Amino acid sequence: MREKIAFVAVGQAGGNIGRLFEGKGFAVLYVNTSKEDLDTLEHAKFKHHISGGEGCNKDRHKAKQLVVDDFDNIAGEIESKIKADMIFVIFASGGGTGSGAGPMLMDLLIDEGRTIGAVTILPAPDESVKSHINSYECFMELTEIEGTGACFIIDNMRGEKIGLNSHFVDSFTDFIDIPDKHKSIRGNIDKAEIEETLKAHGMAVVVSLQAEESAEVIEALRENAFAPVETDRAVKYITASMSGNVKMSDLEKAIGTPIDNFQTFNDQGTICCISGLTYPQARFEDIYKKVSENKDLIKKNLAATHETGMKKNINFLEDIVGSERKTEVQKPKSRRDIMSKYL
Ligand SMILES: Nc1nc2c(ncn2[C@@H]2O[C@H](COP(=O)(O)OP(=O)(O)OP(=O)(O)O)[C@@H](O)[C@H]2O)c(=O)[nH]1
Ligand SMILES: [Mg+2]
Repeated sequence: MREKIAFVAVGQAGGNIGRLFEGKGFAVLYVNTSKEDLDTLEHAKFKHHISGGEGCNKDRHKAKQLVVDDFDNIAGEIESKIKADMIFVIFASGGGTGSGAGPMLMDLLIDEGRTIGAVTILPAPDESVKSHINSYECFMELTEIEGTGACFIIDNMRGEKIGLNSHFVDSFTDFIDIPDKHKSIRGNIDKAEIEETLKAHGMAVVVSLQAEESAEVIEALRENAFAPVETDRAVKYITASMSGNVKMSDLEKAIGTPIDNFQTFNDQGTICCISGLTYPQARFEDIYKKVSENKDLIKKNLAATHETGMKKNINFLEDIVGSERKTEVQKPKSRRDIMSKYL
C-alpha cells in the first residue's frame, strides 16, 4: 500500500513532515524556494529547488509567481520521481512558500485517475498576525478547489510542532498499513477501502491509540477534529481497525452517520480515519478574528513605513480582510487559467 501513496513536501514545515514519511518508506519530493532550507534535509532522495527562488519570507504571492514560472520543471520532477496513484501535498498555511504554493500546486496536479490530497498546518494562536493572514488566505483557496481528496489538518494549537508531526505521521502510516497487518475473521479492510477513504473530498482526521473503550477513541477524534465537534457536520466515511470493546456503532453515534463504514479488528490498538468532513469553520473564524482585531494596528504600522515601499502591502491586507468570503470561482479549464486564478 505504501507504494500507492507519495508526498510533495513544500516549504520548511512540509520538509520536516516529509522526512518522517520518507523514513517510513514513502516516496517524497521536497520542493522549496529556499536552497538553505533544502540543504538542511540531509539524506533526502528527491529535492527540487524552485528556480530563481531565495526563500519567500512569508510572502505568498512571491511563492506563487515562482511556482508559475517553474511549473514545468516541478511537474516533470513529480512525473519522473514519484509515481503514485495518490499524492498528498504537505505545507504549512502560515508561511510563504508552502502556503502560497500548496493550494495552487494541488489544483494544477489534479487530473483523471490520480487523487491529490493535502496535509496542512494551522498556526498556533500565539503566532504572528501575518501567519494568520496567510493561513486564512491559504484555506480560502484550498477549500474552493473542487476534486481534491482528503485534507488532513495539523493544528499547532494542540501541542509542540515536532511532536505533532510524528504523531500525525505515525497515525497515518498505521492507517495505511491496516490491509497488510490486520486480518480478522470478523471482517477485513482492503486496499480499495483505504483508498476510497482517502479520496473523499473534505477534511479528514486520523488517530491511532491504545484504546480499549469507544469513549477513548471518540475523545482522541474530538481532540483532533477541533472539539467541540461542530453540529450538523457531514461525514462520508468512518474506517477503523478496532481493539477491545471499541464499537463502530458508538463511533457513529458520536461522530455522525457516514455514507459508509469499513471495519476490521485487532488486539493491539485502535486506528480510525474519518473523511469527507466539513472544514472546521469555527477554527477558521478564530483565525479571521485575529486578523480583523489587528487590522487597525497593522494599517498603522504599515502607514509608518509608507515611504519605504510598503504601500503595496496595505492593499494586500485590505484585499484579504475586505474580501470576507470570495464568491464561488468557476472551475478553470487550462493550466494558464488555473495559474491566473492565484496571481
Ligand atoms: N506542525 C508543524 N508546524 C511547523 C513546522 N515548521 C513550521 N511550522 C509552522 O509553519 C508555519 C511557517 O511555515 P514554514 O513551513 O516555516 O514556511 P515556508 O513554507 O518555508 O515559507 P517561507 O519560509 O515563509 O518562505 C508557522 O505557522 C509554523 O508554526 C513543523 O515542523 N511542524
Ligand atoms: Mg521557509
